[in-house]
Amino acid sequence: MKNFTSVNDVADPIGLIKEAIELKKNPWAHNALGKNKTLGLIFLNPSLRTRLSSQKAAQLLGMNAIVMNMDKEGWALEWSDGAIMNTNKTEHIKDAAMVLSTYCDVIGMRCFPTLTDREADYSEHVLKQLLKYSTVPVISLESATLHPLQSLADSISIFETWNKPVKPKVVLSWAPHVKALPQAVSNSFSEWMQKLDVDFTITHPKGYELAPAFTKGVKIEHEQEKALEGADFVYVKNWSPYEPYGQIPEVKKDWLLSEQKMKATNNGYIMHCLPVRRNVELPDELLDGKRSLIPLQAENRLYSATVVLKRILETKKELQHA
Ligand code: SN0
Repeated sequence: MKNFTSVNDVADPIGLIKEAIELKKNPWAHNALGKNKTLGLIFLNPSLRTRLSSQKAAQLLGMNAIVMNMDKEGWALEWSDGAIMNTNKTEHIKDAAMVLSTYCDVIGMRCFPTLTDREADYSEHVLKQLLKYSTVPVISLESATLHPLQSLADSISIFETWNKPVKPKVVLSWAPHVKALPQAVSNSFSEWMQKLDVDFTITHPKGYELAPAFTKGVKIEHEQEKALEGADFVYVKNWSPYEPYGQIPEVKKDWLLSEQKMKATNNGYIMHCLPVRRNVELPDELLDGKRSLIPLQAENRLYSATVVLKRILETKKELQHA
C-alpha cells in the first residue's frame, strides 16, 4: 500500500481487517519495522483519538512521531498553484511538503471540509495538493470527504463482535446536532460497509442525503423506526447534507435514539466514532449501556493506524529492495 486515503487504496479490505485483529494479539510484534523512521502528523483541525492513536501506532512499530498543529502553530498555508501570495497566506504547500518529505518517511494529515465550497471539498483539493507535492506516502487522518482510519476501526469492531453465520444488519442512523458537521465519517463508513459481507441501510431525514458517489446502491430508509427493525449494529452519526451543502435544514421529527427505539432492533449494538455530544446525539442511557461498542471502536483506532502504517512501511521496504 502506497498511500491510505480511502478504502480504494486497499487491495484487500477484509485481509487488512483480519491483519489488524492478528496485530491486536501482539501489538509490539513488529517494533523493528519502523526503526529510525519518522511519522509526521499535520493537523489543520482538532483531534484526540486520531492524533494519539497515530502516535501510539508509530511507537508500536518502533517509529518516531512528530506532530504539527498547523492550524494553531504553523504558518498559514496556501494550497492553490500559481497563487500570488500577497494576502494572509505565508507558505505554499509545495514548499511545506518538500520540507516535510525531507524530515519524514510517512506523512499523515487531517483536513476537514470547508462545508461552504462543495466543489473544493469533494475534489479533495487540499489532500490532493499534499499527495502531489509529498515525495513520501500520505495517510488521511480525516479529509474533506472521508475518514478511512475511523471506518477501518469500525469494520474491525464489527468483525470482532459478530460471530453468527448470517450477515449482520448494519444501520447508519442520522442523529441530531447543534451545528453543521462533515459528511466524511458517514461517507467513509458507507464505502467500507459495501466492501464487507453485511446488510447495510442508511436512515436519515429527508433533506439530509449524502453524496450519491458514496451511497449508490445503498438502501435508504427515511423512517428511522423501520430502519431499526432487526438491526444488529446501529451506527449513530450526525452529518450536514450534501444538498443544500453544509446547511442544517430544520428537522421536526425526533431522531434521537433511545432504549425504547432500540427495542425494535435485534438487541443491536450502538456505535459512534466520538466525540459525541451527550444527550444531543445519543442519550447517556445508551452511551453508558451494555450494548455500546464505542470503547471498542476507540480502542481499535490503535490497530487501524498500526496496520495501515505497517503496510505502508512494508511496501516502502519492498520498493527499496527491488
Ligand atoms: C468530526 C466529524 O467529522 O464529524 C470528527 C469526527 C471524528 N466531528 C466534529 O467535528 C464534532 C464537532 C462538535 O462540535 O461536536
